[in-house]
Amino acid sequence: MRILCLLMCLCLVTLLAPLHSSTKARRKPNIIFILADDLGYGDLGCYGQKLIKTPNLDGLARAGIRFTNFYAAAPVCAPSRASLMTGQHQGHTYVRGNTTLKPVPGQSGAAATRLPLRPQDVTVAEVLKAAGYATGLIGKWGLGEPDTTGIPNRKGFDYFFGHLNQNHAHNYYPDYLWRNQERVSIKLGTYSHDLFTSEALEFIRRERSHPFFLYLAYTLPHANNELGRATGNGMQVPTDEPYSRENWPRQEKNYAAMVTRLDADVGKIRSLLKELSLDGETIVFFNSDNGPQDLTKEASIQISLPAMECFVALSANSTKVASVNR
Ligand SMILES: [Ca+2]
Repeated sequence: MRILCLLMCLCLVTLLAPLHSSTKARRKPNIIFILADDLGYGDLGCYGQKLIKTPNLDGLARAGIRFTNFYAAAPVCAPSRASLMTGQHQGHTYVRGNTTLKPVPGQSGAAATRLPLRPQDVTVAEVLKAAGYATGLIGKWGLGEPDTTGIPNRKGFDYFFGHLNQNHAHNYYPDYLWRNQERVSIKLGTYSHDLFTSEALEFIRRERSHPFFLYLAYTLPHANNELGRATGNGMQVPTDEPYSRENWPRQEKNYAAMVTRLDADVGKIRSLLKELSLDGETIVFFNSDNGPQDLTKEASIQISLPAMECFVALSANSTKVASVNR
């Protein structure tokens, strides 16, 4: 996380510096930050994975920087994302857990357990928006329930489409999502991840003419925990291709298919950048928010790196994660 903050700071110093007084002003680089949810360190080919196919992320790593000793700020979603957004260490950031024991004032039910970012918690989106960037968040937020101080539109994002509540994000076939502050119905049978990709491609096309920051917080390959408890398989994906014929347990085939689907969509984003001639002026980050969900039971651990490596990372109260950037 410290390395990531340094990288982001470096970008910001560059962005906020006066432009050259030469005849041709330099355009500020676009920034696309892609975040996977609960992706294991060893689930990508560029980190030693042999069974799950991730050619696009492997290509991103070859073309850019692959970090091999990179730690998220926390081993679960909300605090890791709070540090990512604010650049603050867990000792300083306001959100330090997925839920809070003390009810959030003015909230009831599940929302009362979710601590929202406060007005004084400055996010990278707010900094970039002030620097003239078009800012967009597509995917999972988890740092502010409806009508709180922490909703994306109050934390620097011009545009938001996705989940506010991270439990709601477990379901890959939701009946509603949020577009800015409006709750919108989703057509039955729509796989939310696919919707996030089409929204991301549309955002890039829409904002192509000026610098943009896209925080693409995918929900893959997090399990649908509720479905998992009900059926024994929470790895919710439309098809287990290209692993249908593998002699693996059902949930492992599904997990691998989720990772490969995520990889393919990163490929679509990179292809669009090339098509729009934005490839040379866009910084692409790819990270996981923390390591695999369950170190003893989740599918990823059996086809990922040895469990001990992940255990050592967690025992340090952090999580080693995949991070490739270009
Ligand atoms: Ca997570």
